[in-house]
Amino acid sequence: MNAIPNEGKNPSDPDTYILGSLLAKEEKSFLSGNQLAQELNISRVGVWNRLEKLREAGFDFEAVRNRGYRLIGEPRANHASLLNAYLLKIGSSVPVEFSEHLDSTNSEAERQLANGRPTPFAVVANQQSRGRGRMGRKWESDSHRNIYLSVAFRPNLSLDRMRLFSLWVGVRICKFLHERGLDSKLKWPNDILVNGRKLAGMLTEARVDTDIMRDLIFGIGLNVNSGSQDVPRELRTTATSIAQEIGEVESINLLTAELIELITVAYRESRGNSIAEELQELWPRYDGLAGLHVDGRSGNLQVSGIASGITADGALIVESESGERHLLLSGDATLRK
Ligand code: BT5
Repeated sequence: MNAIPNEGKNPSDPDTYILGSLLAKEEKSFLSGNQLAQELNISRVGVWNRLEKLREAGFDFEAVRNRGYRLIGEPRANHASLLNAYLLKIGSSVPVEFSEHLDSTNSEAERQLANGRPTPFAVVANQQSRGRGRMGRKWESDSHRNIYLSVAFRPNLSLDRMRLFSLWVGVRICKFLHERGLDSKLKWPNDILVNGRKLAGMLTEARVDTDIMRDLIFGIGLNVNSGSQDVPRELRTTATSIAQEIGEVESINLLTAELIELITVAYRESRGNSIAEELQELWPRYDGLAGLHVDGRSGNLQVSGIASGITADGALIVESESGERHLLLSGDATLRK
């Protein structure tokens, strides 16, 4: 008998095993119930029961006598076992902590880091009650059809070495979204925009100890399949989602798995020394502020002028009308109406 392709990879969760085995089938062809029962060391009725439970959770299987089962539909929200099955499928080994509901995935990652959990790990929720933006702002996190994700690392590197991390991940995410048909731009330093509307926000938080970055959490809220009515009225003209731009995403679980892997790879890349040049090269393609009139703020510094790219340190260059060049190392830039 041929072994199921992901045999042994995740024996601790039979549902992940079943879903992983079904996903591994070419063209989603049939997988025999007998084979699943043997691999999992449970009865065929046991397999059937598990599939029934998964059906209740929003999965759809086609069952054909003498051929077995085929996965024909999956839940529209993230699901722990399916997310893990997709991570296995794309070859990622990042462990994921999944919750239906959390205060904030960044806060949960912070708690887990404080508890000593080995890194990297990801935290995913289907809803957040206290989704956080920057500077005390709020991230709307009611809709189950969007991604709320944090990935945690322990760099133990000087702050200086990690200064480009957030912009680097942002550019990589824009590139990833472009490849999927979305003309996304990065609005320095942490917004991802499509057609001038906010598709995603990133929140990078770090614990620094005498210039050494000990803990690092990269959080992203990405609007995937939500409609305009899913955000408060005041955001309806400024926010967007992938569904609103190019149509529904078929598998939010696959998208989440791909993002987790992308963020982890981008983290590894930024630990090396080679991203500065590539970031400069990629920046003009994804720069959401290039040539636009902005008002910038960083601490007490207020500047106004034309956004003109970033420095090698990742600072936003703002050229004022009098020809002065200002650098914003952190803070915010808003478009002048
Ligand atoms: C951000 O802050 O854009 C960073 C958002 C990061 C959210 C993720 S979700 C997973 C992880 N866990 C967390 O608790 N947070 C991270 P900022 O640049 O401050 O932008 C916040 C502003 O974006 C708000 O004041 C609104 O104007 C707007 N906004 C809020 N929710 C939105 C949404 N769902 N879609 C589009 N815009 C939104």
